Amino acid sequence: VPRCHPGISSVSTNVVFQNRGHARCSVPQENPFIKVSEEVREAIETQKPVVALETTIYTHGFPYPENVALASHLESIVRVNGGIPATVGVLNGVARVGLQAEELIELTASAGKPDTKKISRRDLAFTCGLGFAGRRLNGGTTVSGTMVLAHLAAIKVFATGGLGGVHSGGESSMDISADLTELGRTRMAVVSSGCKSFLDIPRTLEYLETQGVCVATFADGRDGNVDFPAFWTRDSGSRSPLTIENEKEAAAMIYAQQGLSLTSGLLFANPIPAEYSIAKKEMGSIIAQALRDARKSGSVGSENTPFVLERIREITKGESITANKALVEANVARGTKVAVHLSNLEQ
Ligand code: PSU
Ligand code: MN
Repeated sequence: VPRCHPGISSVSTNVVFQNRGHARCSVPQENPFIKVSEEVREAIETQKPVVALETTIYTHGFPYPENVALASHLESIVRVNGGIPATVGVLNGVARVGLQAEELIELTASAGKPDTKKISRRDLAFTCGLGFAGRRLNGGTTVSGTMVLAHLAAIKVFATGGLGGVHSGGESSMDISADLTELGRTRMAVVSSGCKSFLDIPRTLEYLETQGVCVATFADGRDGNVDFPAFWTRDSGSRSPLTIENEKEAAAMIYAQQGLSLTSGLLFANPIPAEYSIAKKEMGSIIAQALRDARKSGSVGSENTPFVLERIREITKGESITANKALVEANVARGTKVAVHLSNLEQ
């Protein structure tokens, strides 16, 4: 068992005690490829609730300076709720866990430039290796890229807007987000508003099941019949495999995952606040239009998601952006509450 992952290395009669073991950041201070901020390092070592945040949403979702405003807003939501934010990204060829204010400005200001990459697991060796060799690229980390780096720093909770998924037509294009396999292989609790409704949600849920990913949706008092949410809309037409009532239950599930030494991830879906939810039917035709345009423009692969999101923004005249902000704020608040409960369990 690597040092940074508490859990049982052998069968114990007192699993709960073992589960209280200190999390240790396994990243040495002098690692040239990844730098963990002092604040985050200290918070991990002292068992404070740390919440990871991704940066593709800033480099490939929002223009500057809207993106930096959102970035600092999300960090303050973490702090207000009693947590320590750890914004993850790649700056000047070095992976970062816990970007400082000036560093966030530098990264977000580079949004849209050709040397600012969208970084999932596969891209880490490229950006950090070239950084080592002297070519200093920037990049926003996706859910998968953020999970990899946050996990190295022993962070357990990560809040974001939407998860990638199986793209429509994915059964022949094989465009399946690396976010899904990452959840299958890396123990991280991800709080998101499900995945975007232009993805194939039934297949995404099937894929997550195959990967052994626990998917639970916050039901907030509604009974068992709750949809896995579809980002801008609460209703996807696909029922969530599991539901939970509150952050305390989510924290207990993370605690159990550790206690059972299960190394896969957990996905907690938090439906967009009802007042911001765009009707499923309305969203359906907007998405159909955006997907047609994406096909026409030939944006495939990692360019597909940013293109479709930008088209949806244009078609909805910005309404999709208002909804996007509302849901990510709600997820960050909720994720922080989960992290606080988890840190209490571990004391
Ligand atoms: N949500 C947004 N904008 C984004 C993304 C999510 O509102 O740009 C990003 C996330 O970082 C997610 C990624 O991990 O899109 C998935 O991209 P792909 O489909 O290429 O795997
Ligand atoms: Mn893809």
